[in-house]
Amino acid sequence: MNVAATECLLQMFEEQHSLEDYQSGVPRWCTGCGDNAILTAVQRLCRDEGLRPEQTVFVSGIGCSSRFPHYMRTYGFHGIHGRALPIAEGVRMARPDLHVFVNTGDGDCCSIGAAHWIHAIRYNMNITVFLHDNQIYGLTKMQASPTSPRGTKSNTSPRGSYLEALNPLTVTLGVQNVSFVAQALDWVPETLYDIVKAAFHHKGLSFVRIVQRCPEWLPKMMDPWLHDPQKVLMLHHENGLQVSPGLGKLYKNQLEHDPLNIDRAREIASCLDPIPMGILYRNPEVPCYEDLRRSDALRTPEFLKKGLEAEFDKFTVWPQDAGGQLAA
Ligand SMILES: Cc1ncc(C[n+]2csc(CCOP(=O)(O)OP(=O)(O)O)c2C)c(N)n1
Ligand code: SF4
Ligand SMILES: [Mg+2]
Repeated sequence: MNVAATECLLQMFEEQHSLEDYQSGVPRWCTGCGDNAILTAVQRLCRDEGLRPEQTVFVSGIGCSSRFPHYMRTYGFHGIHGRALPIAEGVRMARPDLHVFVNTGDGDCCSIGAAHWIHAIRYNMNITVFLHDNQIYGLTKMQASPTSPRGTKSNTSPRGSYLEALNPLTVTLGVQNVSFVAQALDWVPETLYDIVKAAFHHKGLSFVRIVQRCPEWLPKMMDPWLHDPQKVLMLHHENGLQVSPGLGKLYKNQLEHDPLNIDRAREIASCLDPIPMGILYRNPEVPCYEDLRRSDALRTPEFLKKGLEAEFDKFTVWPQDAGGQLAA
């Protein structure tokens, strides 16, 4: 075997990763927590796409779901409550060569981080966002969140919450420059994986709301959808996801929906019973902020050298500026 072929084989070997290469530590989530299923789907994606751990970063805020980066053997940033998105945007701007993911909870994204959420959609940077929506504040032990359905009993709403829940899908679809919106259910691993994969391949901000079970605080909340597949509306299209024969037998309530049709996507997103599962909207033509700003051009050695020299020049004492003092 010649040297080039050996090097090629060695490189292939180095770039092939196993699932274990992306696993780190033992997740501390409760047994049956939907976060476990999300972690598995994302680790599978990293392995199947051959993502280099040193080229991949997971950013989170604060919450049970935000422990996600600890369980990935990649770069990670366990951030500040509600601030996962601006941190990820900073990473993306400074390092356009990295794969940037965000894991955020319904409290993290839709409550304290809501302003950042809206603007992140508008900036449309190339980031894959997973909203772990368990409809409750899990980590702080059961306070109502903006996505808790009306009537949810919690420590902050002992007689049941008073307001209708905020719908993360319709909110996201209402923001200028939205480019990818999908909904997955943590207990349907096949579609969860397909959606995670489609989101990763989308260029722009892909927003995936994952309906996530929290057996600790809301043990029966998802039961109606879990036990009755008719209450799930499976979206499919040649430009979206295909339904496998096995899944099609279980989820018979199906709708052909072209993800380019935003008006129809908004109608489908408003539907709470049955709940949609699949890609609601995908438009690869929306420009990414980092491309408009050409962040790669700002990182050339020449540009950085010029900027550094300009900074140093501010503190340089030139003989002509010192007047006669130096000569004296
Ligand atoms: C500025 C700030 N305010 C409040 C908190 C307390 N806090 C930590 S996590 C959390 C809510 C977490 O809920 P969610 O984002 O839905 O994540 P989950 O635990 O459900 O995955 C709150 C209020 C905090 N850490 N920082
Ligand atoms: S409290 Fe709920 S969200 Fe948090 S780890 Fe347990 S099941 Fe998961
Ligand atoms: Mg939550």
